[in-house]
Amino acid sequence: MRKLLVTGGAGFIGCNFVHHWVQKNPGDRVVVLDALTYAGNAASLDSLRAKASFRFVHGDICDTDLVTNLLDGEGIDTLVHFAAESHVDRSILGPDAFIRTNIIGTHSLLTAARKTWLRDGAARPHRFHHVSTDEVYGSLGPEDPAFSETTAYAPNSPYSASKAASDHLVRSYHHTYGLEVTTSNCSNNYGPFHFPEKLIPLVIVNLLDGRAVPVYGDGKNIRDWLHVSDHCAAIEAILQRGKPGEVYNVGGRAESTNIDLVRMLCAIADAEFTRDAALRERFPKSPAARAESCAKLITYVRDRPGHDRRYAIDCSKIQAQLGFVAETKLEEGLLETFRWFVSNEAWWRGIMDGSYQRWIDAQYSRTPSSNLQSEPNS
Ligand code: NAD
Ligand code: TDX
Repeated sequence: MRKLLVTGGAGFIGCNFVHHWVQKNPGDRVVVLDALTYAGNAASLDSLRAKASFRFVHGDICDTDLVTNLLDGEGIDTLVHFAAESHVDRSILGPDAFIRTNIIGTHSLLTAARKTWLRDGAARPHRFHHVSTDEVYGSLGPEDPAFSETTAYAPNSPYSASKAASDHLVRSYHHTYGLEVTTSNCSNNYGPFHFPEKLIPLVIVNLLDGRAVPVYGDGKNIRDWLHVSDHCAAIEAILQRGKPGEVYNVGGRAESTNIDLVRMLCAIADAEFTRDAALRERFPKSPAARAESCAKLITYVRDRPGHDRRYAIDCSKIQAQLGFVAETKLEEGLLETFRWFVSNEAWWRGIMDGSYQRWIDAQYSRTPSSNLQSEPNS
């Protein structure tokens, strides 16, 4: 039986992981530590509240004493670290929070882990798993090979630079102190509980409410999409069979340009509204409610500064060594995700509060209206 501390377990990937783990390992103790920033939502864990083996702690990973007390008091043997500032656009407008949480916060966890698990030189069985991103590797050209675990780091945004720094700290605690760490560098996730500041959930809620769907630049930037359930399964494989000190890249082998992805979501919305009269009643502002194509909402806007052109993950190591392969096909995963948002309207309406609206206004009003257009600049 394991005793897990999951940081950031009220966020998008963290809460999916907690649900996944509890379902697969019902006898394990799971403690979630989350600061409930704008992206953290305790409601995502509501269905677990009644379980005696589950505990939610509202707190900050930068609070080393709190983390040390949890590791000690709960007898934690496995720390899975998701907590982060995670949105690239927010890191461009306000990098300070990214330095604090992603770098200082990760170091705080490492300090607590070292203090607890390596005390007196007598190592208790333990594992520190660090969840990181493909963005640390920088940007690929159209013909470049995908990122492997040996690709040199070249982060381009304050977000990816802060994640790169955290990766290096985790690595150093293994090499210097013998802390048993693993790291996964994952491509873009999507699925249930995705905060609607990121592309896919933002597009879905805007399609439903008939708002403009903002596509940065020429829409030809490429991301490698992975359903969050596959990411959770990959982390499980690493915790169970991964080797301390190793890094594993995780990807979906599902590259898409942003504009193709957005068009796929528009086509899904069109088909779902055609099929289901209840949707036409519930979301009357969507063009699809009037039998018009949602593609009319696509609006090209000013590009993200320093926008990485292409990410792609070579996931052959985790496949060969741990037997992990992503199972969800992109088209199926997008349809399932669209349906999840339709069925969980209360969840996303609940988090699109004042602070969310202020973010949307700040981010998208920076785009001069003359830059809003139906075709990209050539
Ligand atoms: P998210 O923003 O949805 O969730 C982050 C969570 O961390 C939130 O619940 C937030 O409240 C919490 N948090 C933030 N600061 C905290 C602090 N100081 N103390 C405690 N909790 C804090 O992010 P996500 O998309 O779920 O990403 C989770 C992790 O996965 C991050 O480390 C991110 O870098 C990494 N990652 C994300 C993706 C992706 O596509 N979303 C891809 C690869 C890697
Ligand atoms: O309104 C938008 N319009 C748009 O064209 C938004 C929000 C995004 N985009 C573009 C930018 C990217 O090319 O879509 C692509 C995806 O954007 P995001 O959803 O913001 O994700 P990305 O910047 O690629 O980063 C994500 O994947 C890697 C996560 O947010 C990170 O946490 C993770 O590390």
